[in-house]
Amino acid sequence: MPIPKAELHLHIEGTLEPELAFALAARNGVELPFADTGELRAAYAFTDLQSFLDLYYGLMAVLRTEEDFAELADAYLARAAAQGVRHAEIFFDPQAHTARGVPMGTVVEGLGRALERSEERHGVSTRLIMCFLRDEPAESALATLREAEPYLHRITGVGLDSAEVGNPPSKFREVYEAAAALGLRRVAHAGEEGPAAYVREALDVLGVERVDHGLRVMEDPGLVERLVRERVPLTLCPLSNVRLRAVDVLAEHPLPRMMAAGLMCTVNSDDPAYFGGYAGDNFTAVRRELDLGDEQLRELARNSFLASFLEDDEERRAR
Ligand code: ES4
Ligand code: ZN
Repeated sequence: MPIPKAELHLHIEGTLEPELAFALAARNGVELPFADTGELRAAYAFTDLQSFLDLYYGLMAVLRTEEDFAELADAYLARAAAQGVRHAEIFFDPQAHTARGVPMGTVVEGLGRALERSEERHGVSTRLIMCFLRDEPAESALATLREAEPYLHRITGVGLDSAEVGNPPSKFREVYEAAAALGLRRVAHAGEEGPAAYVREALDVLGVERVDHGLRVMEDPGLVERLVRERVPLTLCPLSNVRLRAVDVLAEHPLPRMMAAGLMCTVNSDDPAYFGGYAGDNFTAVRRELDLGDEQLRELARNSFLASFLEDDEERRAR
């Protein structure tokens, strides 16, 4: 039995497996620039974040209808459940869909349809986090937040993703202020390829409660001390870091040093269809390559629930 865990860093578009991509392409009459799933998989040899993002956004062309989004999310939830995931906080990238003519409502209602059946079908509770694309203008993010207002009953929080370097958190100050005013929880990718200073900005300027990745915080001992003191959770994604060349090999991943420093670490899958594994696969890989013991794996699993928005939300609703 896999250890029960929560998945806190998961892009739903990154769960699009080649087989489903081709099935949806056929259904929707979309032509893919790959002959078959083998050829597509062969393209998953990334050199950095951008080389992945190019393929990731391209393949989204197959997602068109509410049913497509529901099928994508349901397939993910089934796989996650099989790997011990009991709770999933799921990112989606609305701008990647609205920009190609798929309405916000199609995306949110499609995902929502799968999520509302998830506890019953898969034993997985869920939350939805809407991410802004940081390589698009802040005005586009603000417009996206306004477009999402009719659907906020389905959305727990906002995040920030896509190409990090050159797009610092401060670019989105106003958007995050507006999101906070709407009662949304706040997270952001920071310190994946970008510097530790972006993690500081995400905390100070955007008011994030959790940092997605935070891989590079170890370069700033003062920041580490603060993150430990304030118990700010980090959602690390070890297999993603290897595939996107943020670390050379898994055996050199800083996770054990980060845990030893007292940071509140969690282990997640990011874009599992592209990076070679779901949440359980990431746990298995760090256990093997980083020599983590049972107590450390239990700590990671415990952290995943403590760092989730699950209990706070339920407490708030009860009040
Ligand atoms: C992402 Cl690994 C990663 N980093 C930043 N943005 C993303 N969107 C999807 N996966
Ligand atoms: Zn991510």
